[in-house]
Formats: sequence, C-alpha cells, structure tokens
Amino acid sequence: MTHKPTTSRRNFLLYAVGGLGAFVLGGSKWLSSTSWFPGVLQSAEGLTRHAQRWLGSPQTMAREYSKADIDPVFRVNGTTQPDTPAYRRLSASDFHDWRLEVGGLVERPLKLSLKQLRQLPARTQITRHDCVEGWSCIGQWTGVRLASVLEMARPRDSARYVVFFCADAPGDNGESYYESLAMREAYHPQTLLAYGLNGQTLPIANGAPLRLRVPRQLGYKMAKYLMRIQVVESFDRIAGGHGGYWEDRGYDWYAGI
Ligand SMILES: Nc1nc2c(c(=O)[nH]1)N[C@H]1C(S)=C(S)[C@@H](COP(=O)(O)O)O[C@H]1N2
Ligand SMILES: [Mo]
Repeated sequence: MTHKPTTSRRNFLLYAVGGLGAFVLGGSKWLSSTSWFPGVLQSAEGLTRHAQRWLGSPQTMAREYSKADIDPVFRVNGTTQPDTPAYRRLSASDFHDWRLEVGGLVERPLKLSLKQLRQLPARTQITRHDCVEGWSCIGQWTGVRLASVLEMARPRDSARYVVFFCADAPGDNGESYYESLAMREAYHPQTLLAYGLNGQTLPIANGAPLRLRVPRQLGYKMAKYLMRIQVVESFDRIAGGHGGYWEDRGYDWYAGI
C-alpha cells in the first residue's frame, strides 16, 4: 500500500500548549458541578499538570477550512452499516443504551453515554479527510476532544498508546476494526471523538454514534463505531500486534500527512 503524499497541507499553524490549559480550566468549572462524575477534576492546575506529561512541545495543526469548502455529501468508505445483532440493537434505540468504555492504564475507568459526551465542552472543525485510496473530502466535525475524556480517566505514567475498538468486523475472519494513537496525538487539540457531521447527528454510514477524527492522519486511522477505548503500554498482544486493523494487513502505523 502506498501513501499518496499531499502537498496542500503545508499551511500549518503552531499550537501553543496554553490553549488546552485554558480550555481545560473552562471545562473543569462546569464538570465539578455535575453529579455524574463528582470530584473528578479537583483543580484546573492539577489537571493541566497532568495533561502536560503528554503534551510536550507545541504541535502543528491540520488546516481548517471555511463553510464554503464543505463537500455537500461526505463520502463513505469501509463499513457503512455494522452487521452485528449488538450494534443493530443499539442503533434501533438511537444509541440510548450505548456506552463508551474507557479503561486500561487509567486511574478512573469510565462508561460514558452519548448524553454525557454531548455535555462536555464541544469543538467543531472543518477539515479534509484523505483516504489512502486516493480521494479526499471536506467535512465539518463536532465532538469532544479526546484530551477531555482522557483527563477524566487519568492515564497512568506507563501509558503510551490509546487503542480504539469498534463495533464492526469488516474482514472475513471476524476480526474487529481497531486503531491506535500515541498519547501525544491523542492529546492533540484537533483529535476529536465526533458525534456530529455537517451540523447533523453523525450518520451510521460515517460511524454513528461516535468516531475518531485525527485530521493530521490518513482516513484509516479514524475509527468509526467506537465502543471501547483502552490505554495501553504496548499493542503487541492486541489482535495482530501492529496497532490497527489495516496495520495488521500491512499499512503503516504512523499515517501522518
Ligand atoms: N470501524 C471502522 N472504522 C473505519 C473504517 C472501517 O471500515 N471500520 N474504514 C476507515 C477508512 S479506510 C476510511 S477512509 C474512513 C472512512 O470514513 P467515512 O465512511 O466517514 O468516509 O473510516 C475509517 N474508519
Ligand atoms: Mo481509507
């Protein structure tokens, strides 16, 4: 598999770490007053210190586009309708009973409903999706930063990767789609757990109820139909051991563009 290099991606802006600090501060006030996750964000200062372990130096931002650039129909690819009884049951009730599980090397494992995720501070971004197959598409994504969810779960010092497990098993051997990101990419301000596309609820074909958006990476990294997130030190013993469904089939794990 070859990666089509994209040349129009050089319009990078520098991201200042302070930006996330300010966001976290704004969010913590609200969070500490809710009952569904009491006392989790003790102080904004502690929170920022915690995140800083993973943030490191400033990161580049993917280009963000204007509303006029949005493609009227966002193309779909890979699984467009997970074909399992469990997923069908969840979608039949509009994902009311769906929960995002967050576990592994975290101090506080979580189970988050869509409602809870929607109550967290939201981010909307218009970015371009590049598939290795050679097409791209611009869409407006709305969701919660993965950083916010990780801040609540509090990854342990040994954490190195975040692994995303999906509801669909696209292959003929029943292996589920999954993906992984390094902690630094996971905390990137544009890395979203998205529940909205172009101002609407995320359609099933594009990964409802929740999918990953990592705009500085190729399309296959952006896991759809998220069910579980696991923080790990190594993905050696997960599925084929290469950190993703397509990586186990020969794609590069690092799919930066
Ligand atoms: N769970 C899951 N996630 C997935 C896939 C898939 O088949 N299953 N395909 C990937 C690929 S190759 C691409 S290009 C994008 C397609 O997302 P879209 O359907 O919203 O265009 O999802 C990625 N994430
Ligand atoms: Mo893709």
